[in-house]
Amino acid sequence: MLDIAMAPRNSVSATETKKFLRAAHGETLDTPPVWLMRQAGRYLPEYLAVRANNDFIKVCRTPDLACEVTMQPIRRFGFDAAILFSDILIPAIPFGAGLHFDAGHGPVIDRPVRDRRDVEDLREFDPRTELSDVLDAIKMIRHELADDKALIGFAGAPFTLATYLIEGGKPDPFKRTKRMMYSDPQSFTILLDKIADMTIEYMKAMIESGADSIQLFDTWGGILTDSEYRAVNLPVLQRIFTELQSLNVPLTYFVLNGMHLESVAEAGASVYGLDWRMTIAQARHRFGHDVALQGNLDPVLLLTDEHTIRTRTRAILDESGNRGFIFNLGHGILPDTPIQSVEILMDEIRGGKK
Ligand code: 1CP
Repeated sequence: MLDIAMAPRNSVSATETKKFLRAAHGETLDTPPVWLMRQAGRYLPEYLAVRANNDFIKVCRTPDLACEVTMQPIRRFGFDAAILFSDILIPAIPFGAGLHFDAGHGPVIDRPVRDRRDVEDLREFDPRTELSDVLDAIKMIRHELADDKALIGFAGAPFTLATYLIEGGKPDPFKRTKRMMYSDPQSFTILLDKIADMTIEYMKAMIESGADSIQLFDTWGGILTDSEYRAVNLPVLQRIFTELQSLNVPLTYFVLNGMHLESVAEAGASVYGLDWRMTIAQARHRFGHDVALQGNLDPVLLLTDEHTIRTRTRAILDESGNRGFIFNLGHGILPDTPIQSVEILMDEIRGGKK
């Protein structure tokens, strides 16, 4: 039911100009703030131009390059939030697991985590020193970004990061991850806790460096049953969100393919990111009215025609009532998305209004 009053968890100052923060605190706005997952990336010619001379990890770890590609989609489309250009896998490097990207094969973890000893061998590190380049990028971006735009920092959820560390790359079909989880639950829990400890410090450092909000990406959380999710994943998520709550910034949790996970609503985030499989009404039913929602246009719709993009976008806007709502895609923008589709999307959302 859309007309139940929301009780925002934290208040936002009356002079706050960042639409993203106002919506994240539950306000009703004329038009919702909008940003797109993976908004800096291969569909932008200016991104490809930077990548032509720099490999992906170098772009992530060189503050002025990371700042430049973070700003590219903001300059082009005027999105309401910038998301730091980095990757959820970057912490694998200071963990000592090694990371490189193979053209065509995606990420590769050089020394996968397969048993208790590997878990114990992961280095504990201080993100403030060992990921200081990422934090420097945040400072630069916050300096360049207009005051009315929010800057989002992020990390992988521990479960999702663990799947890459264990599988050694793209976690498909999760054989090793599930095997460790089922047959050596103690090592699996130690691994998730180790990642969570790092994530808490990393996210605190991002906020101290100028991030206005944090998002945890749980791309693979949906491979679990609800009871597995509750037993294994939920406790670390709750620990992270509880630890970060005192920083008083919106905390977003995005799980892909999580329709069957009833316990997701207990994670303790203040904003829930939705993929396209759930309607906004279904999400309100699951998450209640004292959190904000973010989503959820199917990215494939941006490969269709103008009429279809407008109709499906309008349906989401109407359903959301623009209250406590941040417009986004249901997952990352696809590399073959035409620029013009994003322009149509922005025009439909803003309808001539800012
Ligand atoms: O230029 C290139 O060739 C690299 C492509 C690319 C990009 C643009 C990768 C490799 N990562 C990124 C950036 C990235 N990744 C961001 C930047 C901010 C943004 O604009 O949104 C973010 C937030 C991520 C997060 C990320 N990386 C996730 C979680 C979200 C999701 O998309 O599900 C995951 C799973 C990754 C791993 C990863 N990094 C890159 C690839 C190709 C992948 C997925 C590999 C796989 O399918 O397993």
